[in-house]
Amino acid sequence: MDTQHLVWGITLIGIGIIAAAFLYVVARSGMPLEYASVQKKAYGIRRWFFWTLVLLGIGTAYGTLVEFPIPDQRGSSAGARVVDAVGKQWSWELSANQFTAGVPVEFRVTSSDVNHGFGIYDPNGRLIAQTQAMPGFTNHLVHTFTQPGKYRVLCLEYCGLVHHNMVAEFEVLAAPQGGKS
Ligand SMILES: [Cu+2]
Repeated sequence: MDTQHLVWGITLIGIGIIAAAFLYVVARSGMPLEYASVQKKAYGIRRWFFWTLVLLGIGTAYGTLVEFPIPDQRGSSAGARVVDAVGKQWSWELSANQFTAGVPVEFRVTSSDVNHGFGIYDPNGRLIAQTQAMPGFTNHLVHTFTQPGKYRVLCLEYCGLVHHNMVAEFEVLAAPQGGKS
């Protein structure tokens, strides 16, 4: 059963419970009541219902958490290939544009004018790593590419008229056979 059907099922059960409670109230509305005992019962139900909702909320929040898609930016930079990346209106300047799969690359990202967003997209167009490019500050973004191919750097923060054109390309080459280079 996929998630959508499961959620739909839960929704239907919820609707059913509310409808049943409504029908119960309607059915009982003509009968005389002994107030104190009903009140006690109602408080009991309310307490039970409250804690059920709290647990359900925690369970749902935890169960539907997806793995954070952006890897840790403070990975080890030991042995990494260092690349300077400078953003400016409206282009990226990379000090290198060819890397080797399996070798960590440390991007030292900054900006020479305004804030930019440094986002790396893999050959399938998926965002795989990102950091801020800020004037007067250098962010270190360490990433180890696994898939050879053409990658693109796009600006992730609107920085002016030609923001959409801030695109740089680099290539990741397959690791040489028989060991790291
Ligand atoms: Cu931009």
